[in-house]
Amino acid sequence: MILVGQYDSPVTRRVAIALHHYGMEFTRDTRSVLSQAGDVAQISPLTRIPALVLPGGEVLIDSAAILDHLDELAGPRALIPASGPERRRVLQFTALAQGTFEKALAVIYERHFHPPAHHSAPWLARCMSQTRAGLAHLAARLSAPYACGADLTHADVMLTTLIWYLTERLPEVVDTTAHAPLIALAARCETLPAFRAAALSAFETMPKA
Ligand SMILES: N[C@@H](CCC(=O)N[C@@H](CS)C(=O)NCC(=O)O)C(=O)O
Repeated sequence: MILVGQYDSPVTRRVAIALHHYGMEFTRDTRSVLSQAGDVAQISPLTRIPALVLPGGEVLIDSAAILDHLDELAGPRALIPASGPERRRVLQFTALAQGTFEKALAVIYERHFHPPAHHSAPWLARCMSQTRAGLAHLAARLSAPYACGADLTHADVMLTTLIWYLTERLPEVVDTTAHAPLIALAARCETLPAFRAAALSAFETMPKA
């Protein structure tokens, strides 16, 4: 399998962490979705990352849909309960963390693609407010020792890659007091082998506009 995307994309890194956790072999295509968009478009139909190229050449897109396939391969080792309220809880926590990332990404892209004079102040204010709301709800829903209870799940993985992203790209939304439990869980997860195996390399950073 080939994982397309760089690890400063939280949704790409969460796929990589799952691949490592499951012990599934993969290689990487680390061409940049921004500075090498034409190359990525040859593989990924929406010119977005992550994409996962399967051994037969089939291309999967969207982190949740990619993980759905990997979870099926992983069987009982999947990072999500098989059914019921426990599964819904993990899916909803993960969706909240992923949605929080997407609102932060909208802020980052507005600032990246538009010169300051063309920034939409109402749009930025809306996205910042949604990002902060997402973090507040994540903090309120957080369980222990992991995000959704006793076991490590996709919720922990998405939360951890989100916290890295916000700390690096949008630190003004991270409140080290209110979000301390989220930050502490992310720090603990970063020490686990699968997370360390998917550590960022120096080249994995957003190009300047
Ligand atoms: N829902 C998608 C989101 C993918 C996404 O937004 N990826 C970003 C990088 S983190 C991207 O490819 N951006 C380039 C673009 O949208 O043009 C997923 O979970 O895979």
